[in-house]
Amino acid sequence: MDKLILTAAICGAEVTKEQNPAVPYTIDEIVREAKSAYDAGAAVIHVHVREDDGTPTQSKARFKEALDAIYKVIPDVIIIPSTGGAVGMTAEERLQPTELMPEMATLDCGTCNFGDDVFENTIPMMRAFGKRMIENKIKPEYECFEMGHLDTILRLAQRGEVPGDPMQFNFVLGVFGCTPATADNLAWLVNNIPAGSTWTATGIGRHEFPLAAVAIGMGGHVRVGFEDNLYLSKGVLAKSNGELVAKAARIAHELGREIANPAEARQILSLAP
Ligand code: KMH
Ligand code: ZN
Repeated sequence: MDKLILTAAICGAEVTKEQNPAVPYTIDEIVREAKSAYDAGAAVIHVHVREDDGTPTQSKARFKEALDAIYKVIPDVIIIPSTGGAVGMTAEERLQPTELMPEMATLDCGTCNFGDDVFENTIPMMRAFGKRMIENKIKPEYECFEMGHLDTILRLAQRGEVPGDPMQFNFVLGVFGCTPATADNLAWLVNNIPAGSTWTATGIGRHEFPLAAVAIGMGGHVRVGFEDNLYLSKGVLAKSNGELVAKAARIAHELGREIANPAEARQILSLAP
């Protein structure tokens, strides 16, 4: 079994300081949260950015500021900027961080309900995102919120419209309106990815750690963080992303799975060293 890659989704676009005061908005706060996650064992940081008042933005300038500031403090970390942004943003708006030539970026694999909203990812949009990532040599992390998203992205990959093998999937399970976070659903998805692919599991809300435990046992990788869950345990708010990463690392330790450092994670993900 490969070593375990822990990803921290430190910020997201939806969660607020009203829900948990440690949710980062400013660049300093984003760096603080990235560092806490890294120190606890995260090799990968999934980044969204906000204006100082918490408004989600996909501004290229704001992403540049955040990425530069994170790399200054933790130069070897792998950063996966979001191209999902927030519900309601246009494709052009969402694509801005790809202009910074990151080594990876998310690519969302289909339209779905997202709580009361609709997260729009039409097939033409995915083609445009895939084309940009092929041109800019960015490895996508394919985010699947629904079972059908997997088939959609595999068809686009077969046609060469999005980057192909080796593919990295992130199965985000438990969003209200999408596929539930069950071991059965995760196993179905994992059983239907191409040989040689890598995958990460993300459980939303109270499903974060139960799904992490399943993924760790199955040999997959794990994402935790404020984007997905604000609580360390029932009724106890996490004080930092680092606390959430540390809990996932403890579970891995108990299950006998070693944690990958960023160099090892780059190797597992077939990224340039
Ligand atoms: N904020 C969600 C609507 C991504 O980062 O690519 C979408 C999202 C996905 O977070
Ligand atoms: Zn995201």
